[in-house]
Amino acid sequence: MKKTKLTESAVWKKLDRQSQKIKEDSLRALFERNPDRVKDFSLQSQGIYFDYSKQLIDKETMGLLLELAREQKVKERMDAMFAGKKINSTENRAVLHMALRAPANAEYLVDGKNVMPEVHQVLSKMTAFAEKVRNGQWLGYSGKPIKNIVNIGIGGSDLGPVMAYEALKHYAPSDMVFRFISNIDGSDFAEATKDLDPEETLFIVASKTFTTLETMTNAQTARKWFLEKARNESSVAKHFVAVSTNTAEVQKFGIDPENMFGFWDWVGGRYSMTSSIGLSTMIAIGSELYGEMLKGFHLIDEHFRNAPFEQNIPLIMGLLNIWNNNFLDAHTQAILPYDNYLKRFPAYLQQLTMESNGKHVTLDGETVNYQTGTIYWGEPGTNGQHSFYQLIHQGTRLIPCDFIGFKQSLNPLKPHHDYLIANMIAQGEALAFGKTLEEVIGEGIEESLAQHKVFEGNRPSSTFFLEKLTPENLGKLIALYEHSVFVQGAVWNINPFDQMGVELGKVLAQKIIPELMNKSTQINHDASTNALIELFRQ
Ligand code: G6Q
Repeated sequence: MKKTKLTESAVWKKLDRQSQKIKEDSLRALFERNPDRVKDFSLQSQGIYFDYSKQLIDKETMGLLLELAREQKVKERMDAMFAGKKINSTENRAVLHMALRAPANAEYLVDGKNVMPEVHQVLSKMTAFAEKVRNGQWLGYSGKPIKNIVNIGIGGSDLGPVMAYEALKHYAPSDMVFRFISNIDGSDFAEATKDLDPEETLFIVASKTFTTLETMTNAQTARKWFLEKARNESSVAKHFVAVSTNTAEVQKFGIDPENMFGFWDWVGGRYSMTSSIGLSTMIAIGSELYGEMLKGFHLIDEHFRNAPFEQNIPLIMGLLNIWNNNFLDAHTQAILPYDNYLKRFPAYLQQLTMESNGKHVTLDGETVNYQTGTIYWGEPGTNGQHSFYQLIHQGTRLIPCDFIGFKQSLNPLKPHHDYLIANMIAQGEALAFGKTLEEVIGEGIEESLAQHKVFEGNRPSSTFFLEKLTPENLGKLIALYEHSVFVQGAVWNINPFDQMGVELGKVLAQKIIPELMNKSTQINHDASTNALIELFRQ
């Protein structure tokens, strides 16, 4: 494979050599040699305790990783992003999701124009609408208040809203129902609406482009479902609102632009949950708590922008990811939140990280000769412990883990929270230090079995400890990962902000749809594809 500047650089080669050294070392030994290790490799900022001392690193490694960040001009790229430069070069767009959560007096420029007044105009419009719905003042066509909110959207127009609702439903009114329809599979629509009364239901059609097949099909079905009961077209205005950047298409669908909440092309889909895509979240938790969530995001935006590299949590997260992926050959990253409300958080991060950094061509159009986009996956603890953790503990692969926990529970039922957090801490400890053959034998295990009970240890993890799952802390967590993705993309010299693969998905099925629907259409694919189409037609 062609060499690239990155892998030919002196620092990359030094990191390569460093990784050989670390592979021969162990976390047990590293902790023994440096009693201050946890102080050296943990950070406390913005109410977040970030312990990365159980990563397979030493001071030299971190020094080299920071040098790599400087060499790859992470700071310069970050400054360009915050300055509204069109760093999404393949789409010629600025990347300014940070403006969505900045205070009104901040300044974010796109083409020389400050976008903050527009951002806050939309926020005010969302606030007025959300509060009306929450107070029961927004009435349906028959005069009843709205009880059910159904968000129709997919990808970036779904994963943020559904994750945020699940994460924050403790703060939502218990007499309101929130549903999320994304899949083109009619079962998604049918199950989400089967127990709802159209008179009390509001649909939020969330689509940046307002042309996405899944969302438009579900929105048309919703309209039919609604009109079966409401009968009168004029009632649609009270039950359908749109979140989009495409006014013309929204109008074509029959939604009054008055009931449309806009956003901008400098907000990528997977970075859009703090744009008006967050409307369902605001209705669920109210505008005040929504404001606190925005504040959490903003605090981390500022931390990322201003904290020195050595103390910059998202920067360190991003660099550790590079280290694990490119130098220790750990190609996946487990996200293990020890909070059941965060059950959709791994799925949300999957899109954020993998859609962003799933690229094989550099910004200069060169094919890379190194791994990019780490595979993110996960489940909440303790459930995962009773299934896939086996492979993390004793399998042949290296799987770095991010543990996320809160000191206080939102439902302090004794003794659940102590047990939950004890499990989280114990897992990190066991992964790092394992159990030696001598220890197993010392426990009285007979020799023939002892080998099976050995835990090699040396399996890296980081732990994030926060006070409590509040809207503000959720905002902080998401922003940490957003910026860590940015750091990874900058080091790999790729564009984390386009998504050509997803765009391809949007057109691929278009050819086959008429072939399935009309049996007489000639089909001309490969033999396997033809057979599948024939089978469906029969
Ligand atoms: C996100 C992606 C993608 C997008 C969906 C929905 O970054 O581009 O997941 O959000 O395809 O697109 P629309 O919002 O345009 O319907």
